[in-house]
Amino acid sequence: MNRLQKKRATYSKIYKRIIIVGHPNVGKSTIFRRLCGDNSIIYNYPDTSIEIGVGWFMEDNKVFEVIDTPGGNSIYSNSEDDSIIRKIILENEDSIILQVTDTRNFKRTFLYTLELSELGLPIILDFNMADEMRARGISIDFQKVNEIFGINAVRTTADEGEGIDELKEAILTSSPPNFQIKYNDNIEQVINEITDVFEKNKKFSRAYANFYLFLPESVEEIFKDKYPEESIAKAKSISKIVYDCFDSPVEIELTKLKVQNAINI
Ligand SMILES: Nc1nc2c(ncn2[C@@H]2O[C@H](COP(=O)(O)OP(=O)(O)O)[C@@H](O)[C@H]2O)c(=O)[nH]1
Ligand SMILES: [Mg+2]
Repeated sequence: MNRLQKKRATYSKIYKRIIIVGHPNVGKSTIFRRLCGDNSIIYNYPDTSIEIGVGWFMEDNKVFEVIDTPGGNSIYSNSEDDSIIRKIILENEDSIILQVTDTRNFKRTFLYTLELSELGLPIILDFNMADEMRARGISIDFQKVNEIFGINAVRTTADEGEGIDELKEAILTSSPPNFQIKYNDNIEQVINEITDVFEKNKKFSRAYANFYLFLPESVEEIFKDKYPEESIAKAKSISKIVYDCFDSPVEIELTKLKVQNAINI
């Protein structure tokens, strides 16, 4: 039994797993420590030197396991950190996503939230560093964030433990976002066709289709154990149609559409 398995053996059945994601230095690990205290370990993700935190806490008589990930920028990027975050999410398809952010760059934050929304998992958006927000006179319209994304948004000062109870409450009541990026008709049609291929897993099928459009190579490894070869080949050939629609690389075009969505928020 390795250290992680030993740790997991100390708590009973996990009710939900929470994956903490967000840009670097926004306070993810501080939130993680606040939630889990001493009930946590740090380990290296297999075959890498990337440190992942795993811990747990109890709320409402339920065990929540928390995974603390390195700083990310996009679930569609191929950097080592982003690839591992993507793997962790895809390995834990029944999780809750806790996106931690700070006051620095809301467009960057919402772009990430948009991408995460496409996964269809419950999301909580935590505006951490509330102390700095106050010092700089920034206020957040939580109602608006909730209206746009249909997700719980909270405010914390992780360093001081402010807002952690509200965060736990938001975790308990989290639900999948009701926001979805609308691409143009051609792309939507292709996404729908690929979605049909992955129909077996309804919740994730649109996200799978998106991964196919953005970076087929990097998800093939994950999908090949889950789906028959014909399905993967079919998804691949459908996604080619999108590649042929654009003059420039498809990921640039799709990112442009997403940025446009983020700017409109
Ligand atoms: N002012 C302030 N600093 C914070 C807060 N939360 C975390 N920090 C600090 O921000 C830095 C980065 O925190 P860390 O948890 O390592 O961020 P991570 O890279 O997202 O995991 C550390 O120096 C923390 O002490 C907060 O709510 N307010
Ligand atoms: Mg960290």
